[in-house]
Amino acid sequence: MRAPGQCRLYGILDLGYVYVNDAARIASRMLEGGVDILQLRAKGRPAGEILDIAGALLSMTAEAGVPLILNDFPELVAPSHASGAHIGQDDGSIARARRLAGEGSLIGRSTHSLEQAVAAQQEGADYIGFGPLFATPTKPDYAPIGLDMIRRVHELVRLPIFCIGGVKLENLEQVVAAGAARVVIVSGILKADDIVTYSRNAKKILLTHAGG
Ligand code: TZP
Ligand code: MG
Repeated sequence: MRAPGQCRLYGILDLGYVYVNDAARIASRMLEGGVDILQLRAKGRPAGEILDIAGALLSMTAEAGVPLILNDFPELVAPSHASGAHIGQDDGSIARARRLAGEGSLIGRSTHSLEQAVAAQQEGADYIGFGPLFATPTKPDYAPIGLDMIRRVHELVRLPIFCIGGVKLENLEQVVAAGAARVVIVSGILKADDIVTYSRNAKKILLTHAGG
């Protein structure tokens, strides 16, 4: 299983964009395209449904050596055999999430400022999301950070940092040139006509141009 530091392209299977009955097919396209880490983001869905979907994804992610991360539900990590959970600023401490998910689970934290990024490192997160870089309909209520903070956050935080928010193939080289080594792409991938090619092209840019 890939560690977060070995991952460049973080894909999110966001049920805001994908029908539940299409989730496994889309996930397999993302994996074929080279997504290194896959999150199931199912805002407002019941636990039973999340367990069912995670169950359908697990054999694919395991075969690809790709960690499966649950958004928000650390208590479902053990029963679903996922690799970990991703929590936001209002979802309690990293220690609590790790207790619920089980030792050895990956715990990631969304951060929206340098201060939050440093705090997540001090708290013991395994990786962070940092953004939104740009305004995005996937997370509409957050002010964009812009590209200027990317270098600074990499100086201050030694964890794997996944830059997120409005990242697309069209601006990926610009995001990488601003210092990003790893990115999350949600709608860019999920709305692509050809998810495999889109993901492959993003991965190629990251492998060719990104440092760290
Ligand atoms: N956290 C910060 S921005 C964001 C999340 C979950 C959404 C990113 O989605 P997109 O579609 O890649 O802009
Ligand atoms: Mg959350």
